[in-house]
Amino acid sequence: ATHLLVPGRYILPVHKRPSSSVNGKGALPVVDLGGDDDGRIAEEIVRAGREFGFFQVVNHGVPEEVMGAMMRAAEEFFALPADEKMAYYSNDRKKLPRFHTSLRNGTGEEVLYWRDCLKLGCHQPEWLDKPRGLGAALEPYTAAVRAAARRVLRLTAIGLGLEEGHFDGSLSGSGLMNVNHYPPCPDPSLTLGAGPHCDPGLVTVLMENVGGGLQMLLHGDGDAGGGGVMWVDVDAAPGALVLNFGHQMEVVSNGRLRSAEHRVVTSARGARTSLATFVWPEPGCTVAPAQELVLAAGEGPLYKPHSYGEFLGAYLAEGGVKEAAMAHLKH
Ligand code: AKG
Repeated sequence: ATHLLVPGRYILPVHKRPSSSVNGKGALPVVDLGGDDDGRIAEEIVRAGREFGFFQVVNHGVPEEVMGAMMRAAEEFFALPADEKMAYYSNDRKKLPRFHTSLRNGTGEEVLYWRDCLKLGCHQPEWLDKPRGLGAALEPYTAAVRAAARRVLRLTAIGLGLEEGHFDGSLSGSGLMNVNHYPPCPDPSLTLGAGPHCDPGLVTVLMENVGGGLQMLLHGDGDAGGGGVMWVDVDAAPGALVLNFGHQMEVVSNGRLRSAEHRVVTSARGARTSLATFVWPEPGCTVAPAQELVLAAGEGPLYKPHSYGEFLGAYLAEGGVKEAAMAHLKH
């Protein structure tokens, strides 16, 4: 393939390579969004959110053909000749759509990971003329994914004991999507497709064309962890969507739900394409721990009220490293 990755530049320092961490298997909770027993579904979401910050959803209401069309369009984009993709290349973080092949790490230095990424605003079908199908596939896909995310957020609110509409008013219509492509890697032990990070917003919805690659950091304080932390594979069933909570959910839930740290390992066997849709509060929104939760437990707020837009700016400058991002928010 005519990808833009030059092997020598993607080799990570030894302590950041995937081989230096313990790997294990963890069962990713399955939440069935079908049916109308909202109380039960809400409980399952909150249980998964406490322990993993990650779960998969089935009967999510995103039609199979809508998912298929979106994935095919994404694959077509990455199959374009390198110079056509590079026409969208930019280092300007505010520019969308934007094609890039690198991320910043926590120290502000530029680190290249084994990934190509097309960043899209969710409501700009006019921008890309190639591949032709992408704009048409994007509208129905993002509409259906955001509807599923809204339902999950309502259920999460119920599970936390909040008003069902707690998250409704703040949801941004200007969501962002990462369309990721990880080419086959000659030596997956030397690099990562994406470095360890958390997502800044409320919830992220992920679709992938082949399983394997995404890993979550499992904490020993949960039932499944057994002490310490380890990276485990996030294995989802075909047709399921993978959801993870982001920093704003950890804040609103006053630490009850986990902003899930994750990374992507590469594979020598074949390429993988994934689409991460980020569901965010409005940038002008003030986010704070829910009063009900702070009062109920008598524990005091763990996080400060903050403007989501300001937080996002700091998060992007620091590359998504959890401690650095959360330091801005801690009381
Ligand atoms: C991201 O785009 O931020 C991801 O973490 C992608 C995860 C994946 O490719 O599975």
